[in-house]
Amino acid sequence: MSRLRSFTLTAAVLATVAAPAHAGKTVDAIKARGQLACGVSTGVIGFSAADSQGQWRGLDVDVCRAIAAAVLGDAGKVRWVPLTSQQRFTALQSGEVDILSRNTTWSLTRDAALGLHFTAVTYYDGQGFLVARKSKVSSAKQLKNAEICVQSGTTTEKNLSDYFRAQGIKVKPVVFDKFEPSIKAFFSGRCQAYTTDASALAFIRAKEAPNPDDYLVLPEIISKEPLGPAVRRGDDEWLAIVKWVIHALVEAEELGITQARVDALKASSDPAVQRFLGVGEDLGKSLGLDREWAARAVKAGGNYGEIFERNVGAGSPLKLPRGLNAQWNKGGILYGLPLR
Ligand SMILES: N[C@@H](CCC(=O)N[C@@H](CS)C(=O)NCC(=O)O)C(=O)O
Repeated sequence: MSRLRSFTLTAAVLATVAAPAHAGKTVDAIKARGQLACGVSTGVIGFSAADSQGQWRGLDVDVCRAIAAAVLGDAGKVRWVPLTSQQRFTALQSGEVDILSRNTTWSLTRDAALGLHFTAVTYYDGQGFLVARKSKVSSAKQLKNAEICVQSGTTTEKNLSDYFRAQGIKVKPVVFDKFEPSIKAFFSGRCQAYTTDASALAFIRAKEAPNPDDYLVLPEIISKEPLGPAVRRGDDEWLAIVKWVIHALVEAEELGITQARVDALKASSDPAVQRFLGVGEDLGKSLGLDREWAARAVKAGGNYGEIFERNVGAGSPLKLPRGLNAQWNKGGILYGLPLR
């Protein structure tokens, strides 16, 4: 290839790469509708649940609010679609929701065989067990022949049988389609244990138990449950936006960009902060968004750390430790990809 031709080719490729992107058909539909359709749970406090005023709250809820702020310029423009474990993937596949942001575990078959893409991990979780203290059970290994309440259409149901099969222990799963009846059954004594993601057990114990101190979360964590939002396949631009809004929330914490300081930090001399806030360089262009997309995402409900503390951490009834969900440089595995 002549030098001139190779130069022209490189220039052409660069031009395509650097061109402002069109945000894609999902964003077009969201803009036409004026709302992001966000699939949530029917009520898992800390992640997605409507409060007594009908306001949706939680970590998964705040992720959708941040995306609505980035895309529509208004965190309030979200239509919440409550979905049971069984309903959630069909709702996303059929287009009823634009995003599923609902304590959902990223696994190979879900990612590869359902016509979906997972986007990023928003909470590293694992499956545990809740028991009544009076049962004197202090380890999952003591659950021989126990009835264990569990919801269908979950990784929970599958891990439960794997775990006890591997241990050579027989248990009797009592399976429910809906969440509310499953916890009611447990607290009425129908089962000796309840199993789900440990984060949800913290909520169930703190908010649903007649007296939280009468219940105990067992020490065994029997699985990895990386929770995060999923989108439908076939729209790479939308996948990129969701992925990068989440990384922006995580990166904002690392950079010290908080909800309260977004505006003031526009005067910062740190190039990473400037780039994040769209001062000078414009990162929004390649996502088909404007230059303030990430600033608005953080202004909506804070950075990842603020979202965590308010919904599931020290500032919430769940009081979950950051643990694995701390930043990579603070002993956790949360690692925001570089916004540059
Ligand atoms: N992370 C697991 C479990 C998620 C799940 O659906 N858990 C149940 C029990 S906490 C739930 O959220 N139920 C609420 C509902 O169906 O609305 C998965 O993705 O399968």
